[in-house]
Amino acid sequence: MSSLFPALEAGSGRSALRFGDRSLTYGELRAAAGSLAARLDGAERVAVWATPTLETAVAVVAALLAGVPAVPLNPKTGERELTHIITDSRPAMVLAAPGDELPEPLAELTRVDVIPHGDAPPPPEPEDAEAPALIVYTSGTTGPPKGAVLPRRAIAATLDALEDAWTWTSDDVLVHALPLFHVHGLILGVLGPLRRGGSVRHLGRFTTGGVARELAGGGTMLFGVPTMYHRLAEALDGDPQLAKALAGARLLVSGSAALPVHDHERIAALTGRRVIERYGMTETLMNTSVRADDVEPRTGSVGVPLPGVDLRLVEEDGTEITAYDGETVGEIQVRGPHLFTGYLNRPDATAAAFDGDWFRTGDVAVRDADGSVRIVGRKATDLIKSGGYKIGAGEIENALLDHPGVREAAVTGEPDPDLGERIVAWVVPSDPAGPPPADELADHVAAQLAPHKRPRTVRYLDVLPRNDMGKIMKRALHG
Ligand code: MCA
Ligand code: AMP
Repeated sequence: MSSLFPALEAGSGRSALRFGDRSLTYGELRAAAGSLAARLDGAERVAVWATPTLETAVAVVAALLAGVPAVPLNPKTGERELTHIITDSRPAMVLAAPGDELPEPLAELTRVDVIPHGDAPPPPEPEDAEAPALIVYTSGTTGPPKGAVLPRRAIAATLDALEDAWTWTSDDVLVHALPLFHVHGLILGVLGPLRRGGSVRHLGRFTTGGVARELAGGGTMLFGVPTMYHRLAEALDGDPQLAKALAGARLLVSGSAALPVHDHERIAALTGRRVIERYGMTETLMNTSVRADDVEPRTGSVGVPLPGVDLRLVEEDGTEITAYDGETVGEIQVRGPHLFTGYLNRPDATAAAFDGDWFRTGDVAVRDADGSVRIVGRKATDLIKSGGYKIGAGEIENALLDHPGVREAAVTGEPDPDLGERIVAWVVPSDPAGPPPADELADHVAAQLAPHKRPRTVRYLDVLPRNDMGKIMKRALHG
C-alpha cells in the first residue's frame, strides 16, 4: 500500500499541526515522528496517552510510520476501565508527553517520552494494507468496551472518500477541539488533514471564543459533535464576531450523534451557513455524508453513501428493503474497504456484528428517493449517546453495583438539549434511610470508568420494575 501521508515524505515548510501556541511544519513533523518511530521498532503494540496535545499527534503518526498498532487512551479513564483496556490490549509501551503523570494501571509499561522534535527520516511505511493501525475502544450494550481493530486500508479509504465528498484539499485548515482517543477527533480531525497535506488547529479545549478566533484567523473547516454546535448556536445570538467567523468557514461538519433541527436552523438563520452532517461509527469509520457541493438544504439527513461504501436497509428478519420512499424503516448495514477487521480478542462479538460481509450498525433509518439517509433511531435502548460519546448502560450499572450503598441499579438515557442524551441512574439504595448522595455516585462512576460516563441525574426507588422473568422493564421507569 502507498504511504498514508504523502505530504510527510516531501517534508515541506507548510504548517501541519498547531495546538495552542505550539506548531509543527511537515518537515518538523517528519523529523519528530521519524525519530520516535525508530524508538518503537520491534514493539508489538503501543498505548498512547491521548491528551489533546501536539505530543499525541506526533505519537500516533510515529506509530503509523513504524507499523506498530497504537491504542489511544482517554487520560480521564478511571481505574476499572483502564485496567481492562491494558489487560485486553497488552501494549509493550506507553507513549506520553514528558511530565505527564500516568496512573497505576500503566505502571508496568515501558514509558517513552514523546519529544516533538527530532532529526531522523521516517522508516519505510509497512506495505500491508490489512495490518492493524489503530485499536480504538468503544462501548457496547453490556460488558466493558471492546477494541475495534482498524487497518491502514480503512483509514486511507475513509479519508479519501471524505476528500471527494467535501472537496477537501491541502489548502484546508481544520479547526477542532475534539478528544484524540476516538475516531472523530483522531482519524478525521488529525490524520485527515495530514493525509491531504493540509493543516489542523486544535483548540485544546472547546470554547465558542476559540472557534471564533481560529475560524476568523484562517480556519476553513470546523468539525464538532452536536453538543458543540448547540453551544455555538446558544452563543451566536449576542456574538456578531462568532456569527461572522462561522459564516466565513468553507465547511461546518457535525457528526457522532444527530444534530437537532432546532440547532441546524438557528445556525443557518444567524450565519447564513448550513451545517452538514456525516454518519460514522468506530467500527465502520465514515458511511455517509451530505456532500459539500449539494445545493439543497439537508437538515435532518446524514447524506448519501460515501464512494466505496455499500449501504442497505434490512428488516428485523434480515430481508433487504428495496424502497427509497422516505418512510420504510430498517437497520443500516454497510460493507466496503472502510470497515474494521474485528474486535480484539473477541471473535464471538466480531461474528455477531456481521451478517455475511455486511456489518450490522444497529442504527435504524429511512432512505429518500435520491438515496440520502435519515437516521430515525437505534435498535439497542441500552446504548446512550451523550455529548457525542457512546456509552453502554450495562457498564455504568456494573460500576454502580460496586458501590456499597447501591442494592440495585438501572441506567437509561433521557433527552437533553445540550448533551443530546443525559445519563440517568435509577437506584435502589442498600439502606433506604441513608441513600448514597447523587454526587458520590457520579464521582464513583467517574473514578471507575470516565467522567463522561457519570450519571447526571440519580433517581431513588424502593424497587425496580421487573417483568415475570425478573428482567428490569426500563420503559416503565420513565412512565
Ligand atoms: C465533571 N468532571 C469530573 C466530574 N464531573 N471529573 C471527575 N469526577 C466528576 N464527578 C470534569 C470532566 O472530566 C471535565 O474535565 C469537566 O469536568 C467537564 O466534564 P463534562 O461535563 O463531562 O464535559 P462537557 O463540558 O459536558 O463536555 C462536552 C463536550 C464533550 C466538550 C462536547 O462531551 C466532548 O468532547 N465530546 C466529544 C465526544 C467525541 O469525540 N465523540 C466521538 C466518538 P475537563 O474540563 O478537565 O475536561 S464517536 C466517533 O468517533 C464516531 C466514529 C463518529 O461518528 O464520530
Ligand atoms: P461510536 O460507536 O462512538 O463510534 O458512535 C457511532 C454511533 O454514533 C453510530 O452508530 C450512530 O448511532 C451515531 N452517529 C454518528 N454520526 C451520527 C449522525 N450524524 N447522526 C446520527 N447519529 C450518528
